[in-house]
Amino acid sequence: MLRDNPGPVRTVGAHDGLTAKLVQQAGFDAVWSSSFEISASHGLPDASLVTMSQYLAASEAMDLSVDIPVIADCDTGFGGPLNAAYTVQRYERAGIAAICIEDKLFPKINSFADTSQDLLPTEEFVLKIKAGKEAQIDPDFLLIARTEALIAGMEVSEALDRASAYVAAGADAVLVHSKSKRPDEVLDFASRWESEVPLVAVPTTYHVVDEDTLYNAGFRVVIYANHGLRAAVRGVQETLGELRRAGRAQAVQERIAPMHEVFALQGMPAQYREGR
Ligand code: SPV
Ligand code: MG
Repeated sequence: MLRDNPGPVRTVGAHDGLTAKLVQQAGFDAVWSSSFEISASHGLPDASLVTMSQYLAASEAMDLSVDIPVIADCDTGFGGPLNAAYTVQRYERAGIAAICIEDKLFPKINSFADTSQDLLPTEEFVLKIKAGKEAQIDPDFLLIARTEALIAGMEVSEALDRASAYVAAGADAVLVHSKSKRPDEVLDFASRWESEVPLVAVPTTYHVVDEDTLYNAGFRVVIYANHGLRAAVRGVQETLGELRRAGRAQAVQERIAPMHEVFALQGMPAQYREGR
């Protein structure tokens, strides 16, 4: 998945089978099974409240719904090295293409939360990566190591040191996360990255950057982590607001997807699809 793509692997966040299908339908290369989206879909903050089994079930539902690969956001690996190993076993057995684990402390909180972030010491996160890679059976399964050093306010040099240690421990790719409004710090990271191991970018706050710039800098995967969910929240709010104001369903008829389109997304057999 990471090496043969002609450009970046363009990936979008999802939280269930339907949203994964929308990612595939829009022509993207991969689905990001997002902890933020899955937590939000439960009406919960992205703060290690949803359990590993719930995340896995959501990732499986996504994977069963699409032909493109699913990259599962596994937060901190759900605990220590034993948990990371068990996570690899379970996700690999479920047929998920790749998982991503990050170097925050368990329980973690979303990277954009208005709070300070504490990281695990490098040596301890290395133990999780090693345990995960030792548990891996399928040679094609990928373990992405994510450093939150920049999120925690550390220097690019600390992010590079951590990422290098994670690669030495066996990580197949490195996600360097940033909450900067500009792409400068991730581009600086990439320009100083000496390894062949591919880099992953999540341009949520530094959304001014384009894919070509990221690709030319060395990023092989670009993840639009939550754009489908945020589009849905805005779309549902506006439609329901209009429905409440108007007092009849006709007022929103033109702004909602017809039933037959949802039938098609559901895989409803064609003879049953005559919708309204
Ligand atoms: C997610 O989508 O859950 C991520 C990306 O991990 S972020 O929300 O930016 O932490
Ligand atoms: Mg997450």
